[in-house]
Amino acid sequence: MKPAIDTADIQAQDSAHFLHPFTDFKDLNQRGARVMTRAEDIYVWDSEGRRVLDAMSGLWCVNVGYGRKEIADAAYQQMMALPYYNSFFQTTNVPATRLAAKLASLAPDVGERSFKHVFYSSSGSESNDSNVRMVRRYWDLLGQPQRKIIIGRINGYHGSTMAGASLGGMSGMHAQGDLPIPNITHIDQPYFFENGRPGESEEAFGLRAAGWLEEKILELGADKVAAFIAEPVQGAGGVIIPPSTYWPEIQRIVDKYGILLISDEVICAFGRLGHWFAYEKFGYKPDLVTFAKAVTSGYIPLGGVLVGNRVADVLIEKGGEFNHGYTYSGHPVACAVALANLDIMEREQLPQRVRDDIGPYLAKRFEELKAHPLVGDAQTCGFVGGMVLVKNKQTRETFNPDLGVGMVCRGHCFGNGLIMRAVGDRMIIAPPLTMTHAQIDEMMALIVKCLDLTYADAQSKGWLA
Ligand code: PXG
Repeated sequence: MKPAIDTADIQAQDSAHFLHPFTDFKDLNQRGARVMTRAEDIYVWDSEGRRVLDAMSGLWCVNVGYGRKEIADAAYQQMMALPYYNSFFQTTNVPATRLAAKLASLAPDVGERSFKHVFYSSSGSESNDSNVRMVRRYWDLLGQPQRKIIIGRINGYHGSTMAGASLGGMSGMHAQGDLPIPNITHIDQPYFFENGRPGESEEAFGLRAAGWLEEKILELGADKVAAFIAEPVQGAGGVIIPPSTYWPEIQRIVDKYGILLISDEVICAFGRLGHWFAYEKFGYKPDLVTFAKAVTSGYIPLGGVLVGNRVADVLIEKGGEFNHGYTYSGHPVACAVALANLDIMEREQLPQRVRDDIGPYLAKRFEELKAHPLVGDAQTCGFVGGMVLVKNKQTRETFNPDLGVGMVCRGHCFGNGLIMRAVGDRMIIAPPLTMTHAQIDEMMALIVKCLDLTYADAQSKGWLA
């Protein structure tokens, strides 16, 4: 049944009034935006009544799937009881307090480092701004104000505010914003397919890539470096999964120089990699953990930072006001929604499900993609997956980026009822953690169909020659 929505009318208003994020406005105005109107389980419907399998969980966030009534009920009840009150001026509210305690209980202890405290924001970007403020405050309180530099990674993503975009290593974002802001610098990413040397093992590459951090620290002077920030698995950069040797070596280096470690888990936490928090999967010990997105499964904006006791103890014991916070820090409705969402994840054991059941099944099905003539490499980690489209499988030769092969593939996905993202010529997925095996099969059949169509296009256009 076609919903009673006038698509052309919405598109005209959209073009006239709505400037979309990360969008070429002129181009979108010429095409008209696709209008999404409802969603259920793992599917989204547009205003023309077309059903799409959402293999991106919205934007890496709808981990419990769409249409969860108990989350909506939690929001309704909280809105009727206390829709808003601030957390400034020595005031708190029940959901924000309960959620902080809940997150502390879910975050695994890592030796002497444990997570007992939460600082709230409304997004991943804001949370990383808070990280910059907190890291600098920490070193100031310890009498080392010269420790200002934060090291991020090229092709890392940490948000779109001035600090978030600076911590990230997206050259296009830096170019438009006169970024990075001072005292933020970058090392290269652990992307074996692109940066590995011929004959080098993945393990050896992982050590070499982590070594870039030590080189950078020595170049800058260790006493000037405040922190290193990284995603456990790079998401927006194209699902870049580091070699097994990478994180242990990073840990060794940050420990050696006493540098704070920030694990940006905006994508990777809350079951995405088969654990509540991804540092547990890779076995490292961060001091600060950024979260957002799936803490509410995207039903309402909420973000924050888990503050480990190394930092929290200093901030608390040294005293003095921390001059930073947001109107919506600890928003009662957002926190009530998060509690209802985490209840679902716990009851349905979604992290375990990813680790023991659907994660391994997705990995097995993804392995089959390696036989496709267009796929140079395909990997999963928990419930994210990425593959690279190549011109020549044998030589690993990639396509000329100007051809936009990834966008061609994305176009076929859209046309065939599948949402899969293209990052350059990497095709990536991050589906809801509720998927059944049958739904994984349904998704894989669509992926193969769209790869076949893209391959046929590449053949007919002579791009494979
Ligand atoms: N850190 C990480 C690791 C992220 O993935 C942010 C911070 C910023 O979060 P907010 O809530 O401020 O957007 C993100 C967000 C993409 C895409 O194209 C990814 C994100 C956002 C927008 C687009 O894959 N991740």
